Amino acid sequence: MSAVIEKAIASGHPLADIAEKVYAGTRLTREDAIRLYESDDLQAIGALGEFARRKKAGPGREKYVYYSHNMHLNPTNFCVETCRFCSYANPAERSKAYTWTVDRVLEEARKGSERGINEIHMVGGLNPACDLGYYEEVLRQIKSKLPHIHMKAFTAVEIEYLANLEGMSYQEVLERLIAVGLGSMPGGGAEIFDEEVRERMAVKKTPAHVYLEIHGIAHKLGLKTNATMLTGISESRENKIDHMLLLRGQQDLTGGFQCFIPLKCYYDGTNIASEVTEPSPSELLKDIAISRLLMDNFPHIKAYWIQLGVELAQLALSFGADDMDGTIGEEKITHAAGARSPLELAQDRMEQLIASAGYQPVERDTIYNIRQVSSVKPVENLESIADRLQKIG
Ligand code: V47
Ligand code: SF4
Repeated sequence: MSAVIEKAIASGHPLADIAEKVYAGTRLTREDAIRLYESDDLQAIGALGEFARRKKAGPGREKYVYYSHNMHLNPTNFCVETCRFCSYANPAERSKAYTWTVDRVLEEARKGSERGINEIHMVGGLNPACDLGYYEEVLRQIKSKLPHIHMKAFTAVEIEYLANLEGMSYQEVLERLIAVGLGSMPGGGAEIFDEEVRERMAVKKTPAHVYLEIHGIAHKLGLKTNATMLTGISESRENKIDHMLLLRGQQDLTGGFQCFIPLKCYYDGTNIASEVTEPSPSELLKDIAISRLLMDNFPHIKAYWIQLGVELAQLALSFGADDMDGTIGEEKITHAAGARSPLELAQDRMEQLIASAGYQPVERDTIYNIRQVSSVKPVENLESIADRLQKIG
């Protein structure tokens, strides 16, 4: 047990009973999660998240932090929906919307392959020109020319859209895509499941039960998937906890989620900034730690450096995250809304960032098979959480 947790239990700390549960591996409740969010003791919350991460990692892997060598592909930014937080498919910019040909998608994939990537994360807007036949051809072409590349593609939102467009069931759409090389599904499109937040943000697509149903079907068909939660869109802490609990419930049923990714909204190009509270760095760290603690059946928690920024993503590793996503190449969705993080992290830079945060970099494939444990070794970071947070500002 970590010294911080031991001290908390021994000294009757207000979170002592939760610490005891975490230590014993007892599942936390909604009430526990509310108390964790309300606590100001960020050091204790971080220590609990870190403890849960180490326990889940298993012997010999306590310090492992995973990343993949990947790229993002976004074949179209035209979207029939108008979610208010989305600058990527901004309706005001519709005249500039693009739709790539299958050849163009293949050309971009080829460029990534030449850089050595082995995973493509492909998502896009809901565009009637990009129907099931278009995506089948994209997958067929990429898998026949670049068979070593794993296709992590289509959010539940896109699967729902394709099913409605084609008059097919979710299962039929997924089976057709799997037949031509779909390897797994990313977690995008969950936003916040709460209906009132969705109404305020004009999110009309994929309510919670459909998002969960589609992921459940994917799991039953043998696909691994991820799950996300978008914060900074007028949600309450209770909304976040309920979102995590719905995902935990689905995971109990179908078990195919690999990782949970708390996302943070950027506001450039949107008109929501005056109506919402931007999450503070310490709130984002709580999202990481509390998701690690509450979602005990999720193998991994991802610190998405594109949105957290590199320094906060490094700090998130001490709060329970064990994954830094990937090297990426070029990110469009968050950068369209003003993210200032780099577009790409070279593999050696990624490893150095993980190691300098005190963790062992491990390159993984999309479904968490280890490709290589890096020769770059962890360097202990002796700075306090408070000092590191102050530097991030
Ligand atoms: O679904 C939309 C969100 C998501 C904005 O599965 C915004 O491994 C910030 O899902 N500011 C896409 N976020 C990103 C995503 C993801 C990223 C990394 C890894 C994985 C994975 C998934 O970004 C969207 C939406 O929820 N988003 N607009 C915005 N203005
Ligand atoms: Fe379309 Fe997705 Fe953007 Fe909503 S978040 S407008 S569904 S691309």
